[in-house]
Amino acid sequence: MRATSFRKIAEQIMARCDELAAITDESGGITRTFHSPAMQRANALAGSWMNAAGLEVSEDAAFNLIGRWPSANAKAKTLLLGSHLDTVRDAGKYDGPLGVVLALATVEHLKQQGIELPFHVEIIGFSDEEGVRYQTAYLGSRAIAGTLTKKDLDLIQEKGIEKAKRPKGEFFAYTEVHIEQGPVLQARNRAVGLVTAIASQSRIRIGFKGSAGHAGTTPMDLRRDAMAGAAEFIVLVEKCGVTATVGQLEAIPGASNVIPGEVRLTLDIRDQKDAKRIAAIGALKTKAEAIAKKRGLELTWKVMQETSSVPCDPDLMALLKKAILRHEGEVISLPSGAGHDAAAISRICPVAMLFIRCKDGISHNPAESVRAPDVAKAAAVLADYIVSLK
Ligand code: HGY
Ligand code: MN
Ligand code: MN
Repeated sequence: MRATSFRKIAEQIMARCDELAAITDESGGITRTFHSPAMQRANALAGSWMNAAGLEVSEDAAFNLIGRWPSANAKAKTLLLGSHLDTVRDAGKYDGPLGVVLALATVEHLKQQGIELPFHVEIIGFSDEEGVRYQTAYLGSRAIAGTLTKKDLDLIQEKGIEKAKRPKGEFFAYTEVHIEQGPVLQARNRAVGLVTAIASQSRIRIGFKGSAGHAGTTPMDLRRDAMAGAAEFIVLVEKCGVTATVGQLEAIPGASNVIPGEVRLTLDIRDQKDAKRIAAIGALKTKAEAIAKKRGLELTWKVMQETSSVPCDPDLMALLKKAILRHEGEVISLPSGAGHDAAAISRICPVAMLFIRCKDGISHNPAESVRAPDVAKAAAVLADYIVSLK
């Protein structure tokens, strides 16, 4: 299908991303976390769009929003499309929601064209890709995949989310459209790109415990300063050889004239190669132990989540590549440094992802932006890809 016929659809997609962006738990920015009041309102709004498109709308036990376009063949398998509706704190408009709204608009277009598919289609708005609330990501997609652990279930207040598990074999493919969140497509002047793999990642909670003290009377050489220990560690994180980030840091008790008795921080570590990530974590843990010992601090190190790197399915990639080539002179293939629900869903079916160029690669930032013509092209590619699955 010609990308120009998707121009109008792209405007609707952008407008809907704006509407969702107005739904937030924290005023002054976009923040929607797992099963928060804002997430419930976002599900209601996106669910009304799915309804208007003639889909069967439901919400599963893990608060994933689902819009189903059943095939005439009841025994058919299901194609899963979509992305996540939750966000990071003070997020951009497009990381997640664009993939849900674009999949819906594309399927609605196919329905209006009278296309009949020999498989069911489900569009999903996952409930917790970012993992901001409980610092363990993919609660919605891992519930569907049936891979939640007792540790996950004990961690969260909401009970019964594991009931969202779907039978293995029900989905024959999952395909997600997502902003690139990086600079490659802009640098290569391409609107869309083919994702080859999703990076592995670990999320770790670290604590340094010393003793709180008077900032004015405690001599510098008699301190057990948790902040100084954490700072020494964070400088090493930056040089650990893989993609590593300390995104949160809390000083306790948190007063300017008190030597912090305790510092809690988060460590996000990623690499396309599992072995490299695991080795970097081991090396950092050893260094953290040495710092704690030298400074008389107590170290706590809690792995909250680990996701191995996930290759995208070669057969689905070949079909997606063909669809891209109908709209782009060349296909840029690239790995994803960001995590995605596709990583969790890959445990129950083959996955593929299509990236959309985003301005300067900015993401997890209110300045996140995409262009309507690129969105139109991505929707045209997705439409051709879906039809090619027949
Ligand atoms: O953190 C990530 O990679 C993703 O945005 N959840
Ligand atoms: Mn995302
Ligand atoms: Mn994100």
